Amino acid sequence: MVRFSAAAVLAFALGAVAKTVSLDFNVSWVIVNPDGLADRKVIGVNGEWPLPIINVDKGDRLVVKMYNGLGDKSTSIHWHGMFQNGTNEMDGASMFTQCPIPPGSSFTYNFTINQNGTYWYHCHTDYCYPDGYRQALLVHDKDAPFANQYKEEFSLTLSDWYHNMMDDLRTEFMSLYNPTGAEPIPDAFLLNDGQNKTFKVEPNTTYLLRIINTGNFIAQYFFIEGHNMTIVEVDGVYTEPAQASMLYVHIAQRYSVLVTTGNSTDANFKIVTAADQDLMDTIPDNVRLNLTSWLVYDENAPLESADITTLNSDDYQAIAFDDFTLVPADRMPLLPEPDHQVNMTVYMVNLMTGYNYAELNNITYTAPKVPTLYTAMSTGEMNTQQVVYGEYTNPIVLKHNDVVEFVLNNADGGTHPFHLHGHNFQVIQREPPLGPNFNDYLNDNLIIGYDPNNHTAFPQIPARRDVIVLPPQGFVVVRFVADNPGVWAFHCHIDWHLASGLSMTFIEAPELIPSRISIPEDHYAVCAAAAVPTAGNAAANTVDFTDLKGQNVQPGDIPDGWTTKGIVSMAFTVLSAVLGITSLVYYGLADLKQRPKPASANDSSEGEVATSNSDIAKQG
Ligand SMILES: *[C@@H]1O[C@H](CO)[C@@H](O)[C@H](O)[C@H]1NC(C)=O
Ligand SMILES: *[C@@H]1O[C@H](CO)[C@@H](O)[C@H](O)[C@H]1NC(C)=O
Ligand SMILES: *[C@@H]1O[C@H](CO)[C@@H](O)[C@H](O)[C@H]1NC(C)=O
Ligand SMILES: *[C@@H]1O[C@H](CO)[C@@H](O)[C@H](O)[C@H]1NC(C)=O
Ligand SMILES: *[C@@H]1O[C@H](CO)[C@@H](O)[C@H](O)[C@H]1NC(C)=O
Ligand SMILES: *[C@@H]1O[C@H](CO)[C@@H](O)[C@H](O)[C@H]1NC(C)=O
Ligand SMILES: *[C@@H]1O[C@H](CO)[C@@H](O)[C@H](O)[C@H]1NC(C)=O
Ligand SMILES: *[C@@H]1O[C@H](CO)[C@@H](O)[C@H](O)[C@H]1NC(C)=O
Ligand SMILES: *[C@@H]1O[C@H](CO)[C@@H](O)[C@H](O)[C@H]1NC(C)=O
Ligand SMILES: *[C@@H]1O[C@H](CO)[C@@H](O)[C@H](O)[C@H]1NC(C)=O
Ligand SMILES: *[C@@H]1O[C@H](CO)[C@@H](O)[C@H](O)[C@H]1NC(C)=O
Ligand SMILES: *[C@@H]1O[C@H](CO)[C@@H](O)[C@H](O)[C@H]1NC(C)=O
Ligand SMILES: [Cu+2]
Repeated sequence: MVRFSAAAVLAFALGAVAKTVSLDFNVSWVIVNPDGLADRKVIGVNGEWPLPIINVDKGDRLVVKMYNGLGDKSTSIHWHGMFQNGTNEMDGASMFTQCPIPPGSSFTYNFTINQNGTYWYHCHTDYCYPDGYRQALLVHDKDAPFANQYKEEFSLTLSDWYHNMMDDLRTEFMSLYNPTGAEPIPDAFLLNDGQNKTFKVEPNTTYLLRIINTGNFIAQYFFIEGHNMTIVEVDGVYTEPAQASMLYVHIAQRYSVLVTTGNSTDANFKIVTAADQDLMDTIPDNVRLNLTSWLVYDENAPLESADITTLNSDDYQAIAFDDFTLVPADRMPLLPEPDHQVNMTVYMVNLMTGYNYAELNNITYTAPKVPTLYTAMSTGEMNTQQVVYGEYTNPIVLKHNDVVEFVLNNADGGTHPFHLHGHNFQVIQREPPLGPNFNDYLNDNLIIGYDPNNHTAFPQIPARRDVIVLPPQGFVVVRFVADNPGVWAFHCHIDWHLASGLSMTFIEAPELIPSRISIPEDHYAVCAAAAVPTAGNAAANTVDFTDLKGQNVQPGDIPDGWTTKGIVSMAFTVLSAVLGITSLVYYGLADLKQRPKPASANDSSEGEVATSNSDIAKQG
């Protein structure tokens, strides 16, 4: 059972100066069956799964020595939401800030935690966290504004669950046979890595619930029958108390809520989690899309399943809390007009391989030969030049302390939970708003692009968080200050979309990186073991940093004149063809032309090629 006594935390914290929490993680495969439906291999720690929940007090140092005992798979750990201010090399994102840790290697993560709230840790190498490598990381703070308002706390991880391994699913996902980019549908859903979980409570008592979506793909609605929740924290930012009856929790998002139990003990409370069906291209009959868990205060009273067959996602969306309206408790005001503006649009496209890719503007993220941080460390004064980071990492160099405004438009019909490493951001604009009309744009070709000359007033005290839901066919505008020199990924947290390239790279104040960051020897040793170069530009050229010859490149565009419909029908031709004919059809496309016009915020005219998944669904 996941519980942690607030009294115990307080007693400890009162007498405590910052301490070091040291953990040894021997990572290996274990077999589990958390949904009762299928045994499968997962990534365990010290032979166990679920993985250990990490509890720290604010100010503590966390040292995790990880040994990769998997035998057949590289790995790493990202500490989701940790700013890693001065410790960029501990961020855990493979090929951004470190090399993938191959089997048989060890790697020590070592950093201090001076942040509030609810976090999680997960593998950040080649789509491995949905194989079970994820768990809560909870920061306890005796000075939290709500510290004295609850008796006890519970953490609740929500996740989708697949019976097959990510490597196998990914091979099917990124393939000629999936030209529309339909994501694999989960086989089940879990709460705290199991089902039918109970939380023992007392009547007339307030509890803190920390809710984290640790899944791969599916956002979830969360509510407790007959009870309201008071939101007090979002993604590590304390908020002014906000009442909610329903939360919409997308991948990697966190909420802390206070819940007060009722005054009688004649029934147990149903905690309901329900999958956002709008994300799924098909809804199999045999998948339980919603789970009931219980706040139990009479162990003899029955545990009834919630009756929610009458509600559908639209009903849920209509009453879900709009996180845009949250007010941070520190009341940090709207940042001033930006020094640096970035405009990007999400596209789903088919490239020459015939597979479906995600692009930000015209780039599908393709990992460099040298981890980007190591390029910043080893290219001297040239590290301020975007060119050294290669074209396909989609790099943007930021000046120290610039106010950055990021306009993100969505030319796709699905939601995308975008996450920025190293920061949280102010959410200053989003259309359409979370609410009754949020899903009206699904399967619609309408694009609401952000118009800087025609928008609603920015909030004076904007919500801040580190994962924001980008609405279907809509946009979000965020601001942050580039006050954390380092290399930071900005990506969609749906792991399928990371696999299809929905990612980019900020290189923040590169001139300050070599003096502020030092890369420990064991990190370099891991690169040597993985045969990944640690110096030079994105192409590992250590002589001419502007020469990117040999860099990893994304697949070419399909030629002009080939519509999406064409590529889809080509793929289906291939599907029904014998292997020999496959290559004929494929190479018949060889006539590569110039790329279509690059996309930008004020340019919604797509070439014949680039279209969204929903377009394809309609045409096909
Ligand atoms: C890791 O665990 C495996 C078995 O689970 C064991 O064989 C191995 O010696 C351990 N390695 C380390 C470095 O602890
Ligand atoms: C949870 O309860 C449901 C309904 O009784 C049942 O179908 C399911 O198998 C249970 N899950 C587990 C993991 O035992
Ligand atoms: C962690 O980092 C601190 C500060 O740099 C250092 O003093 C300490 O020795 C490190 N611990 C380990 C286990 O590497
Ligand atoms: C929850 O909040 C709504 C709106 O403020 C209110 O109408 C309702 O009575 C509340 N429900 C409970 C169980 O407190
Ligand atoms: C973090 O907590 C401290 C109190 O411990 C508070 O003063 C500060 O505003 C909080 N910051 C955020 C971002 O929530
Ligand atoms: C809950 O509190 C109310 C009012 O303070 C009290 O009348 C009631 O007996 C309490 N119920 C329980 C089960 O303690
Ligand atoms: C018990 O709770 C109910 C429903 O919230 C409320 O109507 C009633 O007044 C409460 N009773 C006491 C004694 O507090
Ligand atoms: C909840 O689950 C039941 C049983 O699987 C299903 O009939 C219903 O449609 C689900 N409701 C939602 C909103 O997912
Ligand atoms: C971003 O787009 C807006 C129009 O949507 C334009 O005014 C602005 O100049 C663009 N900024 C950059 C850096 O491209
Ligand atoms: C401004 O935006 C609103 C809402 O999106 C739209 O109805 C209106 O036509 C726009 N006005 C101009 C001048 O573009
Ligand atoms: C990083 O630390 C510096 C002070 O060393 C501070 O000014 C800056 O705001 C911090 N940035 C973040 C994102 O924590
Ligand atoms: C993307 O567009 C930019 C600006 O037009 C262009 O310089 C660049 O070559 C394009 N990149 C790719 C991969 O096509
Ligand atoms: Cu996405």
